[in-house]
Amino acid sequence: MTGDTQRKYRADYQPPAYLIDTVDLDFEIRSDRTQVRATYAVRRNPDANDTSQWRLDGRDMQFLSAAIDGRALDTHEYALSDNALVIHNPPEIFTFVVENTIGPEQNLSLEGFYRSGDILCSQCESNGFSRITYFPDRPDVMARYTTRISADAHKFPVLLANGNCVDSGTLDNGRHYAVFEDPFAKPCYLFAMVVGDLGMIRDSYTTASGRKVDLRLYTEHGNEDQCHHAMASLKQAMAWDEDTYGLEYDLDSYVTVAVGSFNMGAMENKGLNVFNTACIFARADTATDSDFALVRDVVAHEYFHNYTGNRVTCRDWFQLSLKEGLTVYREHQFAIDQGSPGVTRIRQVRTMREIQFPEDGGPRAHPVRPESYVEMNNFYTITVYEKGGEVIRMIAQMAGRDAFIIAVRHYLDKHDGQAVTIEDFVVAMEESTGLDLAQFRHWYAQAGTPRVRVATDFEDGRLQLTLSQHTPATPDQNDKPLFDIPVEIALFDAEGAPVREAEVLRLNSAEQSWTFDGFDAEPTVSALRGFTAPVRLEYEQSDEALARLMAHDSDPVCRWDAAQALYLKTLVADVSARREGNAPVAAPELLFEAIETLLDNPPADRELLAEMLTLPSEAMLGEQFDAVDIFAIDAARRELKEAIATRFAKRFQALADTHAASSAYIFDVAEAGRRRVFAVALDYLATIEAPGLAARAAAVYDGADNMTDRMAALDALRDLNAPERQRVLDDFAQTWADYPLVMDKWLRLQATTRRDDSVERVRELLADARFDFTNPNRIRALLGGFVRGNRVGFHRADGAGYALIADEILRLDSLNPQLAAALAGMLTNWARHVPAQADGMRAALARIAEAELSDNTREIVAAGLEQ
Ligand code: 0A1
Ligand code: ZN
Repeated sequence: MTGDTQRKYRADYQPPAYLIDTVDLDFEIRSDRTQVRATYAVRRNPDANDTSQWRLDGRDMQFLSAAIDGRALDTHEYALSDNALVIHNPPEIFTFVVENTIGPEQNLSLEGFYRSGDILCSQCESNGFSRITYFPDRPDVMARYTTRISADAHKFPVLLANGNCVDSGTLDNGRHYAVFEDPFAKPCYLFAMVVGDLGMIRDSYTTASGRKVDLRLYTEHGNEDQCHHAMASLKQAMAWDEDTYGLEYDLDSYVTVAVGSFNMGAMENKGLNVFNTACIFARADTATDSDFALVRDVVAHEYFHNYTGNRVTCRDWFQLSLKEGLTVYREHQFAIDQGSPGVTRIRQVRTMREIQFPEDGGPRAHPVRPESYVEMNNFYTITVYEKGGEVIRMIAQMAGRDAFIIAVRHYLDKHDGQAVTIEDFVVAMEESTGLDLAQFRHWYAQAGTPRVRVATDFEDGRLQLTLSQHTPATPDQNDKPLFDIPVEIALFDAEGAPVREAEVLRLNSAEQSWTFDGFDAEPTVSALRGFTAPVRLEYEQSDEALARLMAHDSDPVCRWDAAQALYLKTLVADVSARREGNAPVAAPELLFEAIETLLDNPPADRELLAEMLTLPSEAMLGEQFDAVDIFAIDAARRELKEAIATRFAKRFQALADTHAASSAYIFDVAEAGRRRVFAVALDYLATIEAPGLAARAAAVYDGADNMTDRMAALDALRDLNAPERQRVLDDFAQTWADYPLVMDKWLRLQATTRRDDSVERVRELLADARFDFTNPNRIRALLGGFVRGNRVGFHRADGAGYALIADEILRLDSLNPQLAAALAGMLTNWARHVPAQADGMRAALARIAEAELSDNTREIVAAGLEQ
C-alpha cells in the first residue's frame, strides 16, 4: 500500500519522550457528560531521542484545561488537534493535570468508556484509553494508577476499577464514590472501570502461599445462575497456573464483569476483566458443550494474561503475539489437561488448517510479528493468536516441557514490570534452555504456511525418508528463507504395531533424508504427529496405509488425520471430476471398510470417534484447490455423506440409541463425547431423511434437559421439509425470547439453513425485532453464520449473497468499524475462487471501496483489492 501516510512501521519505534510514574484519575459520572480529571507524575525519559515535545493522544473528547505544576497552560504552550494534545518544551520532572469530558451514555463504539445496555464499561486495548483522557496511548508507558469514581448511587450502585478499593462513601444529591488503587505498574490498555446496577456471585480462592483472593463475577441482574461454570473455571485456571508454572495470583481480589455488547471474547484488564456474556454464561439448558468449553478456556486465557501480558507486557503493538501467542499456548495446554487431550488438540489443528492457513495464503497474510499496520485492531488475528501459539508450542517441544516452564519463569523474572519485545522473549528462551533459535526466528518474521513434502524409498529392509520444504510467496515477502521445522514421526508395521518409537526430526534445510533399518516389510509412516509444526504436509500415502493409521495410530491427531486424508482423496477426486464435467467419482470400497472397522473397534474416547466420523469441512476441502468451487465442493461432500449414511444407516441408528441421554446433564469428557456421537449419528440419518428421523429429533428436542441435545435435534431438522422443523423453531423462539445469547443460536440456525431464498430470509431477520444491529453477538450469529456456515447461500450465483454482505458492511462501518472490517475480511479471499465467484466477491469489495470508510475497513478492503 503506497502513499499510505497513516501506516505505522515496526522499524520506526522510538522510545517515549516522557515517562509517567503515577496516574490519578477522577471520574465524575453525570447523566449528560462525564468529567475527567487526570493527574500524572511525569519525568523525562533518559533514553529518549527528542524531548522537545510531549505527545498525549486523545480523541472524541472535549478538552477543558491543562496545567503543569499547578500552573494552567497558555494556548501557546500546547497544540490541540483532533487526536492529540502536544505540550511544547515540558520541564524535566513535573506534575501534569488535564481535564476533559466524555459522553459514555452516547458512546456505542465499544471502545473507550462506553455503554452496553445500562452498564457503562471501558475497553482500552489497543488504543481505547485515548478516548477517555489525554495520555501517551502506547503500552511502553507504564504507571501505577489510582482511580476515583463518583456517580448516582441509584442508577450505578456498583462502581469498579482496577485494584483494591481503598475508600468509598456517600455524597450529596444521591451520589456515591469509590477509590481504587492498583499497586502494579501497567500500560493504559489494561486500565478498566465499570459502573452499573449489577448482580454478583462470589467465591474465594486461597493461593498456595495462603493469600485469600476474593473472586467476584458481576452481570446484569437475573443472570447470576448462568455464571457458576465461569467461576468454577476461574478456580481451575488459578490452580493450574500454580501447579504447572508455579504462578500465584498477585492481588487480593479478582473481579470479572460480563457485558452484552463487546467486540471480542474478553479483556484481561488488571484485576478487573471485562467479558462478553458469550464467554461467561453457561447453564445446562442454555449452553452447549462447546459453549461450556469456550467459557472455560476464555476464562483461563484471561487469567493467564495476568502474568503473560500484564506483569510482562508488550513494548509496542507489533509485539502483540508476545502476550497472545504465549497465552494461547498456555490456554491450549490447560484445555488439554482438562481431559480428552487428543480431541482438544484436533480442534486446535482444525482451527489452524481451516482458518489460519487460508489467512496465511491470502492477501492479508502477515507474520506473527507484523511489520506494519494502518489500524491495529485489524491485527487481532488468527495468525497473531493461534499461529503465535503454535510457534511457542514448537519452542516448548524442542526444549522439553519442564525446561520450557523454567524458561518462561526466567523470562517473567527477568522482565517483571517491563514492556518488552518478542526478541526479548526469544533471547530469554535461549538463555534458559540453551537452544539456538537463530533460524527458528523466521517463524516470527515470515508470513505464509511452509509446505513439507514427504517422500519414502524402501529397499533391502531399509526405509529412506526424505523431507523437503518450500514456502510460497506472500504479500511483500517473495523469497522465503528456510524454516527450522520439527516433524515428529513414528513407524508402524502392516498390522499397525509400532516398529519405531516416535521421534522428532528437525528439518532445517531445503531437503533432508533419514534412514531407518531392519524391516522385513515396508513400514507405514505416521508423520507430523500431534501437528508438531504449523505446516501443510504433502504426502501421498496409499489408501491402505491411511486405513492402517486410521485403525491403529497411537497418536489421536494422526489417527483422525488419516481418516480425513482418506475422505479427502475421494472428495478431491469427485470435486475435480465435477469441475471438468465428468461423471462423479464414488468412494472406494476401502473407505467403507475403514469406517466399518472404526465402528467395530471405536476408540475409547467418544469425541474422537465423533471427529473421525465427521467429513472434512467445506473450508478444509477448499484448501485443497487453487480455484475453489463452492457448488462442486458442496455437491461432493453431500453425496459422500449420503453414501456413508445409506451404507451404515442401521449402525447410525444403533449409535444414536446407545448414545442417547440417559441421565441428567453434566459437562464432562465422557458425557460430552456421548452427546457428540449422538449428534453425529443423528446428522447422518438426517442426510438421508431416514424414516422416523424427524419425529425422533423433535422428541429429543422436547425431552432434552440440555441445550447440546436440543441443538443436535435442531441441527438434524434444519434442512428438512418436515412439519416438525417449524414447530420446534417456533417453540425455541418463544421459550428463549428473553435470552439473547440463546436467540443467537436461533438466528444462526436459520442463517445456515439450506434454502434457495436464504439471502432473503437473512434480510428478513435483519429487520426482525429480535435482531439488534448494535450488538456484535447478534451480527456474528446472523451475518457471520451466513457467510461461514451457508457457503452455498453466500455464493449464490446471482450475487445476492455478496450484495447482502456488502450492504451490511457499509451500514455497520460507522457504528462498529472493527466488526465491519472483520466482515469485509470474508470477501478478501476472492482470488482463491473460480471466476464466477471471484468476480462477484471482488465487485462487492469494489463497491464497498467507493464509500467513505473507517481506517479499519479501508485497510482490509484495500488489501483485498490490491492482489
Ligand atoms: N486481549 C484480549 C483481546 C481483545 C483485544 C481487543 C479488544 O478490543 C475490543 C478486546 C479484547 C484477549 O486476548 O483476550
Ligand atoms: Zn489474549
